[in-house]
Amino acid sequence: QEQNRELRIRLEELKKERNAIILAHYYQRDEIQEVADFRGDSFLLAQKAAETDADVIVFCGVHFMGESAKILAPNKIVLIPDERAGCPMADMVNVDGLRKLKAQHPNAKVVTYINSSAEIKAETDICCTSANAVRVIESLDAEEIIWVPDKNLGQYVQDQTGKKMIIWEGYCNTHDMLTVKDVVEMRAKYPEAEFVVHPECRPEVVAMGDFVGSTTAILEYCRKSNRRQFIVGTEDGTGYQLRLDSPDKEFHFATKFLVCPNMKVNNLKKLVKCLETMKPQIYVPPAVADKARTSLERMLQVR
Ligand code: CIZ
Ligand code: SF4
Repeated sequence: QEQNRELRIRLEELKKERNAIILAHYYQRDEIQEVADFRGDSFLLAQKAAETDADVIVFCGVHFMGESAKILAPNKIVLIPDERAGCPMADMVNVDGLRKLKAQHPNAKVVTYINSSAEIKAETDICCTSANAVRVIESLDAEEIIWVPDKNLGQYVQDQTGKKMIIWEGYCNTHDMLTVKDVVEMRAKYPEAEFVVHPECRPEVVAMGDFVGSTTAILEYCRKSNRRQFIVGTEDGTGYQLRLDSPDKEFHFATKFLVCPNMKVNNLKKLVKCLETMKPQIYVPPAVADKARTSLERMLQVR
């Protein structure tokens, strides 16, 4: 505690010195979310990165999110507390594989979930997040859609929109861990609770949801609901904002495995250190960034 207090004081000094803003994803450790200037999901954080007038963005999240910030704010320095914070789902699609699929379906539009590398975004017509995926797909005038990399979100969006989609076989190791059996057991334990679930979970689990939505949508739903108890089917870090918004409600995560180890690689100590040393910095080759930016900017324009 004493050490954290000192770290927080040092952080405030460094933030002023560097004119830095700290953006934290909802899946980050509490000690990071507590000191962030802005908390959000990947959509809100991308928007914030594009708008900020700070000189330095400290992006507390996983690597692809830092890349998106750098792409949208190319003249700013983007720091990440630990560059080993990757995303296994983002790594499940590669450029060669995607190019092959595009060659097989020359008329298809490529829609890429923001959980992907800059190189993949550079091969993409439009990006989306779980918050706007349905709207993005509906905004497209295309016979066929190539969707990468999340098969679970892809399936959900296909069901919602009725579009013909060619869906890549990627998934999130964390959300995909949640099973029907887990939810059945939790419902038996908390019969009064509503089950809120992220569409990165398996389709059969998503089908059990009283509410299905992105992290931000889940937060808003729980804040406004009259119910007192919730079973939560998304990453455990979300508990910080859920409890902050509704201190008198109960939130039970659907399993203890809903923890993304990559998100937890960052901590307060590394956050302070990266602002002190100004590294590691996110670098995206300009040629890749220019192509990827178009697909991200198109996403930000969909309302
Ligand atoms: O699983 C993730 O990494 C999510 C849901 C990110 C985000 O904020 O969209
Ligand atoms: Fe990637 Fe899943 Fe972690 Fe999100 S929660 S960063 S999709 S591994």
